[in-house]
Amino acid sequence: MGMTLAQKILKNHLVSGEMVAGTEIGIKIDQTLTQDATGTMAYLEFEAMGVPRVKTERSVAYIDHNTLQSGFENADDHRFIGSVCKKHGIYFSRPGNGICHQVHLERFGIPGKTLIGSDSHTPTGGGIGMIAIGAGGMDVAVAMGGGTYYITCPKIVKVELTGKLQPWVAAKDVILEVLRRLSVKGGVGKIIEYCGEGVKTLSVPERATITNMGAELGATTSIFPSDETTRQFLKAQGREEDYTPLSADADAVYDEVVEINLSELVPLAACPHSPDNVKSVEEIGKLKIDQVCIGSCTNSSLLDMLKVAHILKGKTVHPDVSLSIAPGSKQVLNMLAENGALAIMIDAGARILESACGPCIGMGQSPNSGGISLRTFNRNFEGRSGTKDGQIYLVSPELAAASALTGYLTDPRELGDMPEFKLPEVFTINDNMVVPPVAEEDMDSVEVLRGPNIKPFPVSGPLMDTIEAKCSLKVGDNITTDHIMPAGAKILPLRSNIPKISEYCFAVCDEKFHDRALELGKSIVVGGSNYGQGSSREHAALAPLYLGVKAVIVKSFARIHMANLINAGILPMTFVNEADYDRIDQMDELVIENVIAQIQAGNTVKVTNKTKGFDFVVSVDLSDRQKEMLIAGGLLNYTREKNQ
Ligand code: MIC
Ligand code: SF4
Repeated sequence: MGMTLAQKILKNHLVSGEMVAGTEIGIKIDQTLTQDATGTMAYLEFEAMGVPRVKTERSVAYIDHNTLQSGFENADDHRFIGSVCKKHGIYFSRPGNGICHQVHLERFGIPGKTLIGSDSHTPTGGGIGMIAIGAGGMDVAVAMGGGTYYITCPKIVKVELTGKLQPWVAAKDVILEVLRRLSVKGGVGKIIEYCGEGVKTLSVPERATITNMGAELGATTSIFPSDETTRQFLKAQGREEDYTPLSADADAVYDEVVEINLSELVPLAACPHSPDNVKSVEEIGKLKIDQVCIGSCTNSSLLDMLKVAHILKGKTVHPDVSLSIAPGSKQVLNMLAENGALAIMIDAGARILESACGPCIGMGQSPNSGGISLRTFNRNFEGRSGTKDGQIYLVSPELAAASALTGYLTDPRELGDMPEFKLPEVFTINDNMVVPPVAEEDMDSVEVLRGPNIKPFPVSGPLMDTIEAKCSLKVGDNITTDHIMPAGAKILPLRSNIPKISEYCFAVCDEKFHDRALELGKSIVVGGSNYGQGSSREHAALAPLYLGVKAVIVKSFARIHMANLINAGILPMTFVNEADYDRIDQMDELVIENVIAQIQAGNTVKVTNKTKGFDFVVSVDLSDRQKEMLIAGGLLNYTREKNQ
């Protein structure tokens, strides 16, 4: 039986388990990436493991999230990360060099390799034929130390692309269409593999837009074949030697098939407050807008920026609209400056931001109260922009630029003829903002620089045999990590200080949660389905851990967050009978007796609601390795025990 491309790469890297969907497999990781908002923790964890030099083929640390530096905290983190990298064998992409996923695609991604990154949009690398997966910082630390990375062997969904995009319809519209059909839960436990005749009509940056936002499907990752287009991209990046042709076997068998005729797609937008709330521009109608933000790891490539410049040329941004543009990397910004596109943008009135995440993670450019903002980003969760009642629509750069000129949501097809936008034959290459590590024999000469905001991370104790705790919080469906541990300009600088950042834990849902949890000492959180969707931030597990959360009982989990809970030593449990969710209220007293024996004996656990006087059953559907890890009190304790 033939194999899919994802299966081939996974099989090549298989260290443990068998390629059976739904069972746990361990894979060897060739490359890792971190960014600064998750990086400090990841490197503190790496240090705690005591491995002197990374064992991967390439590990890169990017500084792109916390670049506002409104206090000393960010700069201290950057210095810490830079010095750890120098010592332990990691390449350090300095602030200003660009967004991790964009730069990694340009300069480091290699078809057929495995990459894990402490950022949920790591699947961007799937645009170049990698198996690229978002993970918690601790998993990345383990992989840097040469450890195996474990995932549930995913089902493979084939997205068969036919036809060709119409002028002004974009790669963003392809992924919005996939989201419209599959929803933010539709990809859980799956890899989305793009195939078919339509693939060759898409450039590598367009493919990367699609795989990037596959994260919003909850998918393990997404992948495109590596073909002639990939070769040309790598050649233009001066890396043709990294090219290998890769594709699925003709007789590969897929678990699901989705067919998309690119010729039939129209400009789309994800409406507030979910990436799968997708409507056509026509359906939404003539919406007056206040703000347009172009950039983020989804849509900040040179090609995107050239299209935007073309649309803005000789025009002026509408007087009621603020337009900001953040090119994705130093390479992109440099080339825009060289070819005059940057001058066109400035001339039209765009506010040029540095090559970083910026507004995408609420670092500036929060819209006005109730403001309507069109963004080329990938997430529009409530409050993420920094304005609680901001109305964020996710759109393509073409649609964003056209609308910035008219002041209302505008179908870019109204722009008329579209010229052919081509990637350059040669990109401007200058890796002078990537600092290589020192040679291994010199590592002792490098001092690791720590700032006062960098506090040790909390470590769980071994699993308690009886958990008797109150439900400190009950939340609904689709709770994102932006609810659990919000980001933004005020909170993001605290990423290296768990005691401090935990003051904001769940603040979006309930401002009193922090104090209540601390007062209770230990507690249990109850939630609905797709709990923990969104980012990879392990702070969404570490802050609850610090606040005494022992278990989380929900209808279903998002993949990365569930792994982060296990790594932190917090029990993730799901209702066997979802109706039991309705029978629990906040502050109910829940008791789980003989937890260790119960999880060792099987995959279900009995919980007693002492307040309401009934028992219910929850599922703890974990591998033996995960159970051992929970019993030991999380990944670090488990690794230490194993190494003894
Ligand atoms: C995001 O887009 O939510 C982030 C900020 O990039 C996160 C990582 C983080 O919280 O630091 C992600 O996607 O994993
Ligand atoms: Fe940065 Fe936004 Fe991409 Fe996250 S989604 S990595 S915040 S640009």
